[in-house]
Amino acid sequence: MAASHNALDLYKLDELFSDEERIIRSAVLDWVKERFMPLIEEHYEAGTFPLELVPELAELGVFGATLPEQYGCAGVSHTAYGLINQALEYGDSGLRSFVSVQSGLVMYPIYAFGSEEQRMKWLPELAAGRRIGCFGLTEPNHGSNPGGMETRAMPVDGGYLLNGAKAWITNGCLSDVAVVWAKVGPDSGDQSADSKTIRGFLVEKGMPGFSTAEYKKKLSLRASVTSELYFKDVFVPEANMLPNVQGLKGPLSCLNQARYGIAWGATGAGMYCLEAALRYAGERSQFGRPIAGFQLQQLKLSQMATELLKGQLLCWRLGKLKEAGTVTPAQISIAKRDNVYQARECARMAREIYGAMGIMLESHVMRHSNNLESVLTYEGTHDVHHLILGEAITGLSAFGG
Ligand code: TGC
Ligand code: FAD
Repeated sequence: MAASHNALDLYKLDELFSDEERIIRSAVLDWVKERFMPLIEEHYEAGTFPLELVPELAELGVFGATLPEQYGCAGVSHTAYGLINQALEYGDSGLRSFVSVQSGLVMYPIYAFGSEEQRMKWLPELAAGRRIGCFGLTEPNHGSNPGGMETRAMPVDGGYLLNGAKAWITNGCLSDVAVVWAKVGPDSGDQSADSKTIRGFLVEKGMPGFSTAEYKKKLSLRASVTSELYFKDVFVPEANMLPNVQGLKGPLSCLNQARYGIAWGATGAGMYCLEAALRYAGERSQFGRPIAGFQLQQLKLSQMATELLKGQLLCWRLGKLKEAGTVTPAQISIAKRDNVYQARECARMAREIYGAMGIMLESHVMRHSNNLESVLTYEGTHDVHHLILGEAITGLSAFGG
């Protein structure tokens, strides 16, 4: 995928990127190959994230990479950030998840909706990897429909009392700060009216009444920590509420950032699988010749190469729209949905090409395929993104209610 993989860059996509963007991508990709890949099998089996690598990730400048340097961030282009995600997910979707949650779902809302005090307190620490954050939107009873959330923040003297629970939260147990979305005030019985009261709260580790529990035995995204968050009369001071956004558009704006990164990231997972499958098909012989010479295997390799080129072109254009400040949620939905779907198809085809070896952790392709099951579901399921696009092109909402 970097200059060293030019044989797969059939459309000369490299020419679309600036020198700086290519240098950033190569630096992250080299790091993934040298530092992350030797550790991933052990962590995937154990169901742990390699926290020992967080300082090195920070050194690479990947946390909140598009945010301004005055907050300790790299201030790179959205295209460069996309390429960072691509390089990280070449390694593992859980690695990209860690970075995209910290960047798009924690640092972005603090930057976009926080006070200057909140920015100065959290952004440099999060950029340096000295603090870890998570994003609590999904609840046990409300996944695709976050507007139905039940978590409540009741105004009290000096702040709010938070009650409720969040489900499936990446980095939940690991976090020093959770960006938690809750409705303010009592339940009026009108979901639409109540969702306009949604606010973001910075819930800090150790606040009395705040606890977490880790999901164990996941079959996907095993090298990523996923948790439930519980709030029982947690007092959150007024100073910990994000002052500059109200309503569902707050959390949904954050999802735009993370979905953009996922669209790029998925192409990285797909690229790993294509490169691995090509290598294996060239080395593995049956019936007296390399399996790469059989038409059925070439069909799979050709499909993989085609979809990955298309996916990158979508992302490149999306990056330009984002840099111009004109990108729309529907445009992001197209790339998130289709790139993840196609990456999962690539990973599955790579697994088939590997035959029995494909089920082994050491081949890495089934790890990617399993990971992409989560990626297809989180940040808006495949179905939800079809409906977002459906609404954009028909003008008719097919969501319930
Ligand atoms: P709807 O009535 O359409 O909109 C409510 C308000 O929000 C605005 N809005 C957006 N604003 C910014 N960006 C977007 N993408 C937006 N989409 C909508 C909208 O304009 C409106 O604003 P206003 O001012 O008029 O009030 O809302 P709805 O209740 O009908 O729901 C729409 C729907 C279903 C598309 C949305 O809720 C959705 O996207 N559902 C999927 C939920 C989801 O993606 N959850 C992700 C949780 S986080 C996660 O998965 C992290 S994975 C982490 C990892 O990488 O490890
Ligand atoms: P549901 O919403 O219950 O959907 C179930 C099925 O119904 C799906 O197939 C869906 O497509 C379909 N469906 C739902 N509504 C409709 C409709 N209107 N029309 C047609 N079909 C529909 N959330 C966070 O807030 N923060 C995180 O950090 C986070 N990390 C995650 C990490 C992992 C590993 C996973 C798996 C999830 C994570 N999530 C996180 C939650 C994720 O965003 C939700 O799982 C996702 O939004 C879907 O919600 P759900 O699982 O409740 O599925």
